[in-house]
Amino acid sequence: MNETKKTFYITTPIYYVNDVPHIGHAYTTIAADISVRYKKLDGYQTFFLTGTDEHGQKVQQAAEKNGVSPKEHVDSLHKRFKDLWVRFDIMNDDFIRTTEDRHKSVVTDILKDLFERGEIYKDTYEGWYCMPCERFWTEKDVPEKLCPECKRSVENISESNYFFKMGNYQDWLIEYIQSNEDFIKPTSRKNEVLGFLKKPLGNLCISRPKERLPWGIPLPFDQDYVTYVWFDALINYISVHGSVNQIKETPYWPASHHLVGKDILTTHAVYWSTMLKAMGLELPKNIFAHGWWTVNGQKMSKSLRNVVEPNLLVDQFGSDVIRYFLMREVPFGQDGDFSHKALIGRINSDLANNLGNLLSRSLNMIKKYCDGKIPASDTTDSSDEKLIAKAKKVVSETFAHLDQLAYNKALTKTWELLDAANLYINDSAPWNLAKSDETKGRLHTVLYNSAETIRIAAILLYPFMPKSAENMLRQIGIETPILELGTQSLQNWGGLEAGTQTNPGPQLFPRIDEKQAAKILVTAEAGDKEPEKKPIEKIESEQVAIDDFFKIDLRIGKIIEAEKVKKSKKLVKLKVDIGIETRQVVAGIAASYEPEQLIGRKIILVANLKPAKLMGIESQGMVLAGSDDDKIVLAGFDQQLEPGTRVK
Ligand code: ME8
Repeated sequence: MNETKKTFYITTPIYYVNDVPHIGHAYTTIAADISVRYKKLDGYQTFFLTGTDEHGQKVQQAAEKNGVSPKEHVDSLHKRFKDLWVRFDIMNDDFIRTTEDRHKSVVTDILKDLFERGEIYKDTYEGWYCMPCERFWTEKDVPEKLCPECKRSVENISESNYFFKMGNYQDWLIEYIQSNEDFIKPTSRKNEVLGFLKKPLGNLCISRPKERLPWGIPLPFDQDYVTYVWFDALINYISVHGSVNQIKETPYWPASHHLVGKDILTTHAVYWSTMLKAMGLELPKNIFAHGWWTVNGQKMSKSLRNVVEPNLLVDQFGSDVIRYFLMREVPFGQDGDFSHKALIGRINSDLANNLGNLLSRSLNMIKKYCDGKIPASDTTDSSDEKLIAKAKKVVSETFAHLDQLAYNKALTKTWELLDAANLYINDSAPWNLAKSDETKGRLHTVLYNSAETIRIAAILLYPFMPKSAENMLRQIGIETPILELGTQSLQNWGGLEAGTQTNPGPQLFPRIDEKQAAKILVTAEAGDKEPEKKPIEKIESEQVAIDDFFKIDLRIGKIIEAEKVKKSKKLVKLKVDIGIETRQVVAGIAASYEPEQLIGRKIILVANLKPAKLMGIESQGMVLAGSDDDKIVLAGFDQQLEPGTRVK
């Protein structure tokens, strides 16, 4: 994928805001981050975009379930993605949300333009519709009346809607894909898209009636409809740069890569390409479809309770280690399996034994034999030349692999260099060279070359493990930030200056011993298992007469403020609007809810309970919630009701 101009624009999919971020999401975002760091290192002007997809039926339903408005729901949930990217040291330039005005206005302008130019028309559609996926299917797609995507029942509906004339572009698209070798990668995925395009390509329904689904961008030419969520979402890649005219001016279009999971390749390769063509814009240079992660051989799913929580992995192993593992374990483009066992294996063999060992033993010997200063290289023999030639080759091959997004091959190359350096030290045996004054020259050369290899390896590893790479350089005495050094610092052997004071630190990647490993595996497995069914409590409480029950005044309240009660793990202090007044309520729900999640949420409040003090704070009511030993779940409604409404 040759870049002619020195600009680079990479995107991830915008993630559904409802989902809890998992390693699948982290995978795409880390891959994009690696590419962008590599391009920055190589002097490119870069732009890296990620964000959240915030419209559509699922968002609306989830908000209703939580008793909040869709806007409140997305405003609170999108932060989980934003926060995770900070934890993974992601250097995105922007984070787009499809509910932002800057995005909605571009979508609106595009729809208007396409409608005025006859690319969008109204028609009545009769056919099969999957409500959860918000997708129409033809009779042939649903022989058993089940959605081919989610396997849930489809409904037969007849509805007037707006359509984009996607089918008109079928022949053009086939020709484009065939003549642009790098457009869809990997090649196997390109062939799948071409296979899909062998069937006649229909037109794309781009609207949903507002009465059925109000949570979307209104069509500018018919206010009874909102925009289909995919037509809205795909436009994020350009709306971040402004209007269609502005995108023509930016140095970032066409994008260098859209990274997507294999499940959303068709929407990108077919819907997005034809939309761009109709808009008169160039297509992205490349759409790369990566594979899917399973966990211990099983599909990740909430019901199997095996969704790998990336925050926990970062807490336990650090972000660099997880970045490394995800990229090293599986070729980008293929499916992969996550297990803690494989992760521990990689930490011990690749990071502790190989990389960590090269660093610590080189620094130890420089300290012991050269007062901690990088020695000057003396005479050069064939073993040195072999190492130097290996380093040169590894640098150019690593760059070639990174250009192809072959992240795991790039890492394999760096490890070839680390292996070569470890072998070189073993064969040269500096500990023997140190025994005699006559071999001091050789000793210095070997130690210089080892440290220089560390310098090169650290810069090559920077895109993958930015913190560890900077740390490695600091330990060998280089303080300049790696991005300032750039790829030009890898052009010649000898960049490390003799006389530099080294600065050895603690072990970069400590080994995980058997005892620790066993503990990690037991905890991880417990997390993956189905919870045991607990016996349900018998109803033994005294019966109450209806009149007594009606003495309890239950009201709908809306949480307007929430903060944790200091020194308490269980309590949250809430301000609750109950229509007629605001109450201060202390609720024992902190174990299951973060204060930010609570704001805007509707709850049921026992409004005539005698005020009581909890940890010195007055509580004017009680919030209703269900609870077992593991979690507390707030009671709510499946439709909106105003604060103050009585619950009977
Ligand atoms: O599809 N392994 O969002 P999304 C690897 N909003 N990748 C996985 C994965 C797994 N187990 N599970 C999901 C959407 N992904 C749309 C995108 S773009 C204009 C709109 C990947 O949150 C999945 O393949 O469902 C996809 O690329 C990405 O996560 C976002 O999925």
